[in-house]
Amino acid sequence: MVKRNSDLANLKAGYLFPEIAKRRREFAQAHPEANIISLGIGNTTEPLTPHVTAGLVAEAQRLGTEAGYSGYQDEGLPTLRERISEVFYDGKFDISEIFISDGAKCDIGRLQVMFGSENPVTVQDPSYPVYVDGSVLIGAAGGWNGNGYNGITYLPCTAENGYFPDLSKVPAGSLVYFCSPNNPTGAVATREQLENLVAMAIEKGCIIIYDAAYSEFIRDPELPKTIYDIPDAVTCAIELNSFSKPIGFTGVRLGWSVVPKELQYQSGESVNADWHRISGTIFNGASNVAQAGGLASLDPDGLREMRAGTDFYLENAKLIKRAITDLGITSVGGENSPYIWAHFPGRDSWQVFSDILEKCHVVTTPGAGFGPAGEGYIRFSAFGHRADIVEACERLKALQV
Ligand code: PL4
Repeated sequence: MVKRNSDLANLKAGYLFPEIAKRRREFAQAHPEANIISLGIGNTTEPLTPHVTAGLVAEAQRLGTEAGYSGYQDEGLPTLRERISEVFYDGKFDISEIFISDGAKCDIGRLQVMFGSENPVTVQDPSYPVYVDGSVLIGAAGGWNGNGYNGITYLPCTAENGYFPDLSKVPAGSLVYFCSPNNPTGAVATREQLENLVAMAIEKGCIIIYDAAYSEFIRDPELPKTIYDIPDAVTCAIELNSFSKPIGFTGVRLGWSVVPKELQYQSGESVNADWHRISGTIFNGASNVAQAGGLASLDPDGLREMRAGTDFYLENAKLIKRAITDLGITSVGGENSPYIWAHFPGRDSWQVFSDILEKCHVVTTPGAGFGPAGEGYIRFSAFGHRADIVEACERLKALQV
């Protein structure tokens, strides 16, 4: 008989988002009359925009012609990689440093395969669950101690430290997952904070895996949209990004990673060369159609649509933030981010999740699902139709004590 992978058995709980979907289903079965609104999973809701849709359709049609057909694209369309470099990084990266993927989450999994189980792992606490769960899956997390995994350093990000962690706790030689704008807190690291992060990584020989999946929601011009605004980051950071949230490609699937040529292992070998190797070995490239849509989203018409789409969700965030503030609930995020992190001091976050579901028929995400420091918090997602957001805000008044 085949043995089960013991790392799978080491996973503490089911993956957070299917668990939320399951609880929603169970509630809906028990209350078929309830019109449930989701402010839970960060899933885009608005239709693809006209210019981007035209790009997708044109590519699908081109593939149906003798002259226009193409097959595997491996590391991605050169034109798309060039355009990503221009639009997001002032053209500072060569296309050999930009890799097109089927999304940031998939890239996280492949990076975990690449770095293997020998390096210490550090995460912000709370954090997007894939950083921890994926590390468990490759045997890099150590055993469960009742509150976290022994091989993972959790850096609390709380109101007390302005949601930026104490970097002195990062072990030397660690892989440091860092997300800004942050999922789930919605906090955005300042330039000075990123300078400190980069300086720490260089001093301690760490590599930062910088998840910038929400960078297009940043409106404050003082806040960096990429870690490479800090010049030395090319020697210590990989950046991940995605078309999912800015242009509604959660279902179309398209993302990218930047792995600068300067980035090296302790041995002096090139991380970029290994990422080419991993990408060529266990990935076969993103869909040609998705890439054409991504390219359309980065021309002037597409960028206008991207801006309007992110503005729409930011307006939703403003409505949610105002509604909970009116209830006396304190929160962070929601200004340069589609997430609002609401504080319910001393409360069990799964209990608050259930209360909101029962009283308001609104699905949220319990903070504890993002790590131990998430206890006592609820994440509200601003991805939703406007009418649903307005209705949810009205229903949240039932939480008034
Ligand atoms: C539910 C910080 C959402 N099933 O779409 P991708 O793969 O390019 O990006 C996924 C992603 C990457 N990085 C961060 C993210 O927050 C996300 C998406 N997170 C959420 O509600 O937290 C969707 C979650 C999805 C999942 O597991 O990713």
